[in-house]
Amino acid sequence: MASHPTLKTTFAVRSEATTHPLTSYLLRLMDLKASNLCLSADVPTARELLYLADKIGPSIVVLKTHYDMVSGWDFHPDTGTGAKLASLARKHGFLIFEDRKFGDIGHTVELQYTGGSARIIDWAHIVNVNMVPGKASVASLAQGARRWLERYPCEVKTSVTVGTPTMDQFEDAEDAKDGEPVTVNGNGSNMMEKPIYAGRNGDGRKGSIVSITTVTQQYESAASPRLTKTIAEGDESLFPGIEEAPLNRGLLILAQMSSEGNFMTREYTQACVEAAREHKDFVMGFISQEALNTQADDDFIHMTPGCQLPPEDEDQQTNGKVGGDGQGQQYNTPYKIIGIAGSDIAIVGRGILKASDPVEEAERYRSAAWKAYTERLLR
Ligand code: 5BU
Repeated sequence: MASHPTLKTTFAVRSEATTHPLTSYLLRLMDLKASNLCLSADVPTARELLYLADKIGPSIVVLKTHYDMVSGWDFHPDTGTGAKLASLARKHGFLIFEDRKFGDIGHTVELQYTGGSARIIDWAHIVNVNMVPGKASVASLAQGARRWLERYPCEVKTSVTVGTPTMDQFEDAEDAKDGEPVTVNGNGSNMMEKPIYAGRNGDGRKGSIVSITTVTQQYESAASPRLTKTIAEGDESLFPGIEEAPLNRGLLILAQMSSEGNFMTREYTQACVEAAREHKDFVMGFISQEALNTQADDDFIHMTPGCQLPPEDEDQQTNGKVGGDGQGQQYNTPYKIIGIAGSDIAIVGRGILKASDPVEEAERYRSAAWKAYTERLLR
């Protein structure tokens, strides 16, 4: 690991220096929650995934998913599993990272990212790419994210409800003809109501209203105050102390892997760093086993999988390596990953998931990874 100023700079200061809005937000979140932990939520069902996200959310800054290993994933864009995860992310203050490892030609990865049933870009703040096919995949994902963001302000969310009328609605609709829409609300959202009458009285006057169809159209603007608003205290659906995450999406390039005998050479890793520098508005950093910032103005973030702690009574400093899983995975301690190799965020799956009390274990990992970071600053 080359020595670089970012290794000795606090997350808070780095958050002010970076130009990537989502990296800046993440670094602030890390500072606020005193956490540089990512949970790899590799569980078999959507129900377990949502349960874990809610329980472990307070300890983490990133929740990593593999949506394609989850059974019962609900693809509904507004009420499905992605949307529910996004709302838990707002509640507990974490970002969602879909570990999709896109690895195809540019045109294909753009469609996989922005389309299909999963519509990953809608709910995942962060995704990653395996750059073996070449730099074009990074450019295409960046283009997909740009197009998505451009479309976003114009997106109209329409919801239709049918119900019995309230007194107010009755008065608003009094003068309308049968079935004719009445606009009753003009403040940012348009609400049209179509009153349906039971029939006409003999004198030509309308009979009683039996149902009201309400069509609500909401325009979510990128310049909306939602993005800058600081969350009001007492609102339990929103994490206090920081505004909502920006709409900007981010990419991590798969520069190095944790698995034994992988084929990611030094040259490949170097090409990943070059691609990141070419797309600084979209690439947040790397999945890597060490810090890769070398040029003076590099301010990439690093997330590292292959992390486990030894049992509570063993000293993690004397033994940076803690074995593997028998299927090629290799583990290092947070001390080694954050403190020595200079990564920023430790990614932990089974180390937490297989513990008898995953919530308590997540706190043990959070505290070990944070300690490794604070000690690195002082060393
Ligand atoms: P574990 O249970 O902590 O071993 O899970 C590690 C997770 O990180 C798992 O979801 C892997 O797919 C993911 N991973 C990894 O282990 N090593 C890598 O180099 C990359 C991802 Br990239």
